[in-house]
Amino acid sequence: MNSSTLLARLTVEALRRAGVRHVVLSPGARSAPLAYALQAAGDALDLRVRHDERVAAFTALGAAGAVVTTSGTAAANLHPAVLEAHHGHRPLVVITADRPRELRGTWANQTSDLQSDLFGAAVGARLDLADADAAKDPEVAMRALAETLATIRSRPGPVHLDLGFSEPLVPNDDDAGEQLPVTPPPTWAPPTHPVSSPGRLEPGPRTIVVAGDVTDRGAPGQAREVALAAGWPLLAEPSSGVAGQAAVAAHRLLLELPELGGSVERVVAYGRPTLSRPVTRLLSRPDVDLVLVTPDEHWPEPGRPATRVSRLDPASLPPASGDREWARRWALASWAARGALDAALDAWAAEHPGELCGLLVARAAALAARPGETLVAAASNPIRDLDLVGHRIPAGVRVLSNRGLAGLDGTLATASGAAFGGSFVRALVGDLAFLHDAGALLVPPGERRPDLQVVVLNDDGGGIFSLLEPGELAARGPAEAAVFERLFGTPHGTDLAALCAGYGVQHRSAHGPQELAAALSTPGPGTGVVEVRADRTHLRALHAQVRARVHDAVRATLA
Ligand SMILES: Cc1ncc(C[n+]2csc(CCOP(=O)(O)OP(=O)(O)O)c2C)c(N)n1
Ligand SMILES: [Mg+2]
Repeated sequence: MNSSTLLARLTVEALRRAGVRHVVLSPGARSAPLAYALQAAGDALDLRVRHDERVAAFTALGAAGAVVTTSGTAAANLHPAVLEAHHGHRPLVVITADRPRELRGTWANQTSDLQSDLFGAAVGARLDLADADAAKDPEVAMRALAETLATIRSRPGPVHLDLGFSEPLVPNDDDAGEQLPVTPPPTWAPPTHPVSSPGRLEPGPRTIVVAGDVTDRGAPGQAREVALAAGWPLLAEPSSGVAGQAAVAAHRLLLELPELGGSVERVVAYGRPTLSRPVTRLLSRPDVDLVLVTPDEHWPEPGRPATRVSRLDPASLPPASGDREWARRWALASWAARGALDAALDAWAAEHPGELCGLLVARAAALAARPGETLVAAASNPIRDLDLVGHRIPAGVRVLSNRGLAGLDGTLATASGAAFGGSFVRALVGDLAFLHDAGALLVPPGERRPDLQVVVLNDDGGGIFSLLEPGELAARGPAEAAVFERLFGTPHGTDLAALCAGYGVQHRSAHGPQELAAALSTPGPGTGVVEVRADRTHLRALHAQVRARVHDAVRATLA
């Protein structure tokens, strides 16, 4: 076996042993040994091909798998997904083909001496391994690969293998039947964390449980169990794994009320809450004790003093500990908010026949979701709309969102990767998120298209900015509004149906709640796009109305 084939086959074997199932490959010459080795692995791995490396990397991120590329700028295109994986604490293996070390930093084509350390501190581990090293001692090479890959489990995040291949870059004719010259390394077992004993909390203070993104890593449902056991209100972001019935409805609006938000004395926080300003404000209040339940020692600090515990044992909490009357008021408020929110959305729909808004789309998508399915929500309004109707998310529905850095890029690719495991995926995206990642619709004709329904709320630009400070300035007059449109609204007028046609992807439009419900209930096999046109100019009024109705209803209930 030639040395490039040997290193490639060792790498594929190490991936398999590390439990990596999905591999996304982009074409290239330097990476040819890896391409052949992946193809030769047959059903041991699920191999997919994508042209664009940026798309390939986000696809691998969605699939919690590996991405394989050639050298040069191809490798640099992996960077956004690597950063997202790092900050989102999600596993991602990036494998870049390189020249042997002695040719880097010379005039060799498509070669950069920066590549082996391209991602800097963003990767939890990296390995710079040449095929000559593998040929010299395959056992040592195999161990190095296995140890590097093992870190994605002990500390979820990206790892980087930069592999130096020398010619020939294709297998010899008789390589296929040859065994790898290594004894199998021991199968990897999850490390036991050096964690302290379960934390115990005094039952006294008025306590809220906040569940942020990827709450459930390593502790399925723990935030919910603790909240239920102690009788504490649960404020759950959609991608926390514990959103749904048990969580407080429209929590970000309730926190704004002094009689609710103002009376919190302690927060027990799981995951990384980043989504709404009322929650962020609560977490930074100096008069509120903050207890972080962290899965490992690498979990980020919130930027202020906090007590860290590795685990809270629901069994150690006295049932309905603390102020029961206070918890009951939250439950009443949640019930009132739920009704008021629905009433506000139904009233809006009645006033705007045949139209839709993001909140109605998010509610319809939550209601249409079935256990075992995945909902992917893009950054910007889609994830925030889903947050407001999060109590509608049925149990058993996985919600995925790139909250590590909240980038718009890569959403469609992430969603398609999430479908590789076989579960149906529905993605809620804005038009700019859609356009940013339209390249993810490019699936080579011979490849299976994932079962993915993309619902695009097309408001011809960045709707979220209307709800932020620039939107406030824009409301001052026509000159300010024009500046807003150019700098923030950024309309594009793109024909999404034509774009989909270009990629050979089915496109349909949905006008009004009935057409949307029909489209959601008949997604069809493969990938399809449902376009919902919406008017950004409604957004401020809609959100003001929802807020007022929820606040009024909650105040009346608590009075
Ligand atoms: C890669 C990237 N670029 C820029 C941003 C900043 N950004 C946040 S939201 C947003 C507008 C999103 O528009 P759209 O996807 O249409 O959603 P909408 O707000 O209209 O619902 C932008 C540009 C980002 N989050 N990520
Ligand atoms: Mg938009």
